[in-house]
Amino acid sequence: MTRRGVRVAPLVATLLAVQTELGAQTGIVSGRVGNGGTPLPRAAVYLEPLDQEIPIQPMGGEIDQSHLRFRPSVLVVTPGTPVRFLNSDPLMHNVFGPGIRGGDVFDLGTYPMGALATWTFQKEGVHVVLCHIHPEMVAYVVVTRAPFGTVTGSDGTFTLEAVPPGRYRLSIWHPRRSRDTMTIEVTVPEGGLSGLFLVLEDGGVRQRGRDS
Ligand SMILES: [Cu+2]
Repeated sequence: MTRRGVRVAPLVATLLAVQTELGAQTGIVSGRVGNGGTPLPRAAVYLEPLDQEIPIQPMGGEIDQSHLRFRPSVLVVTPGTPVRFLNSDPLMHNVFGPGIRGGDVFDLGTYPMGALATWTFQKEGVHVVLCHIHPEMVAYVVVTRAPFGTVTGSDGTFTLEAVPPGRYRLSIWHPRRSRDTMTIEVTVPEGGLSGLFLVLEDGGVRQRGRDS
């Protein structure tokens, strides 16, 4: 994270802070994920509370097929919320789930530019999505009941908004380590937690302290 980013973050957290029904001040939980010293884009990051009940806001999403890729190629959604698959390429694409490691088995058919199809994932876990026509195309839909979830950007950073204070299990999943979901416990103070620096290592994830 840049110096500017570090300075701006507390102000943003304060502006977005809201009162929950319990009166606790929520805030942003943000940071970055690295694989060794390298920023790790496309990592699914989600937070589950360990000492309170937090209602889940349905979170769906959209995956485009553009320039022969699924974009984004990793998406985090809640169960039972539709995911739209678009085709923006001037050729036919297909969308299907091969059922790898317990993922959904489905086939949305083959369709042209401008068309879209929808699939609603019900099962928690990672669902692999492929295209029959272009075997190199792959996307991963991470379905979780966690109330807060996102995917790291190209610089490895992530932001989760409106998180109440408390203890959480923070989970990280990445296509390159697709067999494991790595978890770490974090305590979020009132007003949020910024500058987390999480490093994936063999055997798990380690918090390398704070950036700020
Ligand atoms: Cu395709």
